[in-house]
Amino acid sequence: MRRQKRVAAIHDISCLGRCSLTVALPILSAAGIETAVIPTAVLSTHTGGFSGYTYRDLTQDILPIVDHWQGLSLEFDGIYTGFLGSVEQVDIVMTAFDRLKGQDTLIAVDPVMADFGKLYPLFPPHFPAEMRRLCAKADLIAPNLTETALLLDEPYREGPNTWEDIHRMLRGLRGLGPKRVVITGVSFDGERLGAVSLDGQTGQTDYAAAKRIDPMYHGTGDIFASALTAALLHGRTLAQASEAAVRFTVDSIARTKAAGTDSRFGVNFEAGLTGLRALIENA
Ligand code: PXL
Repeated sequence: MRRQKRVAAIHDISCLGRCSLTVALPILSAAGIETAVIPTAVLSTHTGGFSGYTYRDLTQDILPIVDHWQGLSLEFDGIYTGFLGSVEQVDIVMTAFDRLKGQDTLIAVDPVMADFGKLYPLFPPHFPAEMRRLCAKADLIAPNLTETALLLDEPYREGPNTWEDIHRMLRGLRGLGPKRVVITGVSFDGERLGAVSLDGQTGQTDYAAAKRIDPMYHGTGDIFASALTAALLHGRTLAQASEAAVRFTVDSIARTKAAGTDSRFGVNFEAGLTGLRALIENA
């Protein structure tokens, strides 16, 4: 039997609110991938819409975890990073890449730092420049439109988007170093919303989208990026992986909308987990 795929997921634990590790771990596991985790910080909730949350920075714990793993002769098929707990973690995570990656390890960086035109208040103004350095080390990046603007050091513009602009952004992000680029939250008509992708190896551009559902629910970027990473580790093309990840995310949003849940508590992706493997294989 072929060895089970293994990924290291490096994100915070927001104890409540369904984002970062509390979605990455179940999604990757349901996709059949062994998932080791490195928590970057522990918060009582995520920072999107809650006040008074606790915050424990785990910057000092990351490399000791990596060092311990290094002694265990493990192979990682993927390293997948998201929300980092401090600016210093950028260099630390780059060191983790160097220590843990093998020849064929997929390095997936979701440059979680901003939304709705604004950098998260937790991060200093030079954080995007640091995140740009991390993206340069990645095989795949999956920013939203706000993160794209920050990475390209240009002003954020409200959608709908034009293909001309999106092509320019995809090329700009590719120019930072990653072979594959996905931009989320893209709409060309205001009615459909989805992800554009550029596979630098084949030159193929794709748009995976579905009917837009409001309001914007928390954690959907993390759900998308986790499903995308899982599908790529299963050998799907970037276009197929984006299709599967959009479907999985949108179905989760639709269930949550029907239930009338407060958007801060994230979306019901749990009900889709049993079908995730088939969704990935048939995309
Ligand atoms: O979903 C992205 C995310 C992850 N982790 C924390 C966050 C956010 C977005 O606000 O606050 C702690």
